[in-house]
Amino acid sequence: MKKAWLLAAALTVCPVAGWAQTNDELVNDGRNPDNVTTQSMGYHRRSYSPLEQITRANVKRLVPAWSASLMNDMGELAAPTVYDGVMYVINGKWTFAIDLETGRQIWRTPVELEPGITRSAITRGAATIYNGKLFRVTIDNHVLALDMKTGKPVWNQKFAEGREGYYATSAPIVANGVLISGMAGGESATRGFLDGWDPETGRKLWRRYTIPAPGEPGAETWPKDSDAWKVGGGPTWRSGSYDPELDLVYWGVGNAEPYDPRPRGALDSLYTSSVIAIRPKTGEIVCHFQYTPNDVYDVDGNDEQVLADLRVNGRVRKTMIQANKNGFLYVLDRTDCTLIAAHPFVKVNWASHIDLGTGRPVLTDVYKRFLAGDEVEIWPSRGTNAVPIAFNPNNSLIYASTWNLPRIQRLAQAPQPQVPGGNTTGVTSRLPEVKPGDAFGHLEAIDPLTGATKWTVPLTDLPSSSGMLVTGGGLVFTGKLSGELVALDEDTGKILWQFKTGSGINSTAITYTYKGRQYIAVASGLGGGLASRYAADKVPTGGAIWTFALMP
Ligand SMILES: [Ca+2]
Repeated sequence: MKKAWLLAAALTVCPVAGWAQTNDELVNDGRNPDNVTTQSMGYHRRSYSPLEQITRANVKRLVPAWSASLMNDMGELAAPTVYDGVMYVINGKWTFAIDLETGRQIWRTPVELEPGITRSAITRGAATIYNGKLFRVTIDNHVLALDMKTGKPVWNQKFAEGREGYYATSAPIVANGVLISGMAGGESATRGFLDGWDPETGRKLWRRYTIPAPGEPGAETWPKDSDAWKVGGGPTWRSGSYDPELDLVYWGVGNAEPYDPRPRGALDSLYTSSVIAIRPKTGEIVCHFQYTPNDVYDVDGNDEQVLADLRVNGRVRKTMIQANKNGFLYVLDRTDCTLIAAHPFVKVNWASHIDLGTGRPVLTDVYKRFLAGDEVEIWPSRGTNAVPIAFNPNNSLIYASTWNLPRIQRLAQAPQPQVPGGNTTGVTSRLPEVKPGDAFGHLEAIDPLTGATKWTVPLTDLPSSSGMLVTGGGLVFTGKLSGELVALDEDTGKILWQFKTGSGINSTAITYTYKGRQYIAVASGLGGGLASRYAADKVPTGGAIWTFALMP
């Protein structure tokens, strides 16, 4: 029975011979190290590569191969994609195809926004490729396809209205032949969703709202006799991961709107601050897990699910791991979304622990004081700042760049009317004061099942908004807001190498081979709201791609 089921699952990802960027190539990202076809080095989002030419012993010989300007001052938050000798790079203003050997531009296509769009145009994730097309979103709520050979538009679909509070920053993914895209706007009175598209034509196949309508499963977690569900938040502003065998896409869902719980009846507000597992063909929700019921802290649930098979009490289980913005590192069973482990990976004061029986956080008095109108200092403001963690399957450790700062917030005086599109979080907040020498955060290696920290490196100049990459060469690559790409010893956290790029690093490095030689590539360019607030007056802007290889 199980075999038949597995065979059926395998057939659903059967490649179509001769096509470029087939399902098969996406499923097998990492097997051919000349290509990096998905964000985070694979559908499993591990940000791990077995490549081992660049090692702890020789990383001192890592030197730039080429750098290319990205003509952008708004920040480089996306990782490059590599296919067949071409690097594809996206930012808020442009899409580029760059020759992998020389760094020379092959084509570039401007992002054409609707008139009157004033929001700073960042874009996260990576260029999404499939079957000869490159897919991306634009800040003004369009999802579009470009021809990978020429950069010429193939199709373009608008999916939401900016005046209703929606915008778009995250990379779509292609899973089982369906292009799936998300939205942003959890700070406004919006209702979150994912859309499924036919990648060939741009025809919309389905929409899955992250807030159930009355009568749908989960509607009982919204107040009756209220339209709160119509503007209940649940944005999908990061990207998903995909298990081709289970045929499930895992996508993190953001905060409830408003943060003030009163208009929501202080109920759980499904599926906000949750992960949902969906069928890519239909958008059907197969299971879910809510990290933070009744999220009043804007801790979201959007961070990527890292798919890993971990030995739990002697049995290998299909798990998904998330370093949640709420400060807990979760391990869930990805076949049914049930909780296996949850440990704090930063200072946490809003909950004492996660109840393993119910999966719910056990709240401290911070919540009561907040509801009473006190200004409260909530730890953490975010466990990580919206950047990928890495997972090494050889030692089952997680590598994360964490934040060590509180969120200081209080209720606004009276609940505001929930006008669709209105900016109505219902709270006021301010940044904490930081003294010289305080640790803004840490680079860390953590056991996801026990929460034990193997090593930790404090960041005392600026917090980090760069993701992590771990390699078979025993190295962890990450970036600093001050601009350095650094390589750490995977065993000790010791910094073995660094190179100062032209601006701050807010993205995640990738690694690949070209003509048998291993390269590291990273986008540099300060941007993104919180990173800019901490570093804008200290770090110059200006986007560029940098690639590195060992000196021959
Ligand atoms: Ca949020």
